[in-house]
Amino acid sequence: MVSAARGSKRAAVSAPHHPKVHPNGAASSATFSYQQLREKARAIRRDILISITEAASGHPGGSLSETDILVALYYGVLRHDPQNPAWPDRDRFILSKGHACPGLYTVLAHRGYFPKADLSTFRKLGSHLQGHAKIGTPGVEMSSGSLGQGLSFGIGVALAGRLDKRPYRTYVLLGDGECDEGQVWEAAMAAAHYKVDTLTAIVDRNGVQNDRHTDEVMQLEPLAAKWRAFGWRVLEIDGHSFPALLRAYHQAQETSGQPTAIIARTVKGKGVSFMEGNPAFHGRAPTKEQLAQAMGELGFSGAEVAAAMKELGFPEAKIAEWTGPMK
Ligand SMILES: Cc1ncc(C[n+]2csc(CCOP(=O)(O)OP(=O)(O)O)c2C)c(N)n1
Repeated sequence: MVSAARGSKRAAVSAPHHPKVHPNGAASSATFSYQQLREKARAIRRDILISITEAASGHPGGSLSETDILVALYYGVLRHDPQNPAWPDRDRFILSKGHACPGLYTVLAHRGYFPKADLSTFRKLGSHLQGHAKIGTPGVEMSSGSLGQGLSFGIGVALAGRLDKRPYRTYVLLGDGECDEGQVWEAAMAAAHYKVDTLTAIVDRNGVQNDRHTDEVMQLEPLAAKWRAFGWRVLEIDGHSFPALLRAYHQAQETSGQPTAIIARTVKGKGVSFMEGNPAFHGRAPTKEQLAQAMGELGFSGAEVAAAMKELGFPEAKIAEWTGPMK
């Protein structure tokens, strides 16, 4: 016997609203070429690092590993309106690993949810861009930072959409270290039980958590088999490949009767040699000298960084001080 909440109501709601090709997904991925998405991601990595350097604290590693996951979503998949962040039918994105908010803030600013200049206020008193994501910042759906809670919250959001007959989908980004939390697995069990097929979990499988590699702290493998055993459709992909990311998101949209987990294999600190796979840069800001090296490795000249810093609202003196030594 299938209850109304789990069965026919959901099917009646989801079928007409989730056509084979997601309306905005198709339009957006046609609008932005893979090359344009790569360029966007490069600029977003630059601005993440500038804002963390200015704050002299923050989480660069997990922000750089999630960048492509977020760029693919915000530029190629989500039905959203940055001018109207409270639009009731918007797709929801929930950053469960709330410490990696510099990645989210920078994507939101580039997408037009708030001025890019706000990024230079990251972690400062009075700024709406605090060290962990919080409700009140346009585009932020959940206050997060205490790991393990976002998937449960996402189920609630998705079930509310089912009850309200809203067409939106819900995406939750989890860290792999975060998957050590028992609440993640309670939520995984509940989402499959309630057949929440409008819910997609993405695991940023970068292999590093706070100060050590994930599998030293807690053996997660076989991670895909675990999600499958909990009743999820599982897609394992390269989390830095835009074709793979967009394909996986679209496959999730076409899945009915079960939620989808995308295990995105990524590199913590992606794009910056001394941060890649390095637990030391989980929660430490680069120095000005390290920023200069990182900008070079991302392919930015001093003049390009200066232009970006100007857009981010930095005063001329600081721009000159920081970019002077850059090539
Ligand atoms: C409940 C809880 N316990 C501990 C922490 C401290 N903490 C912050 S980040 C982190 C590691 C997270 O690792 P992961 O989920 O893999 O994130 P990523 O590597 O993607 O940054 C920990 C343990 C926390 N924020 N919440």
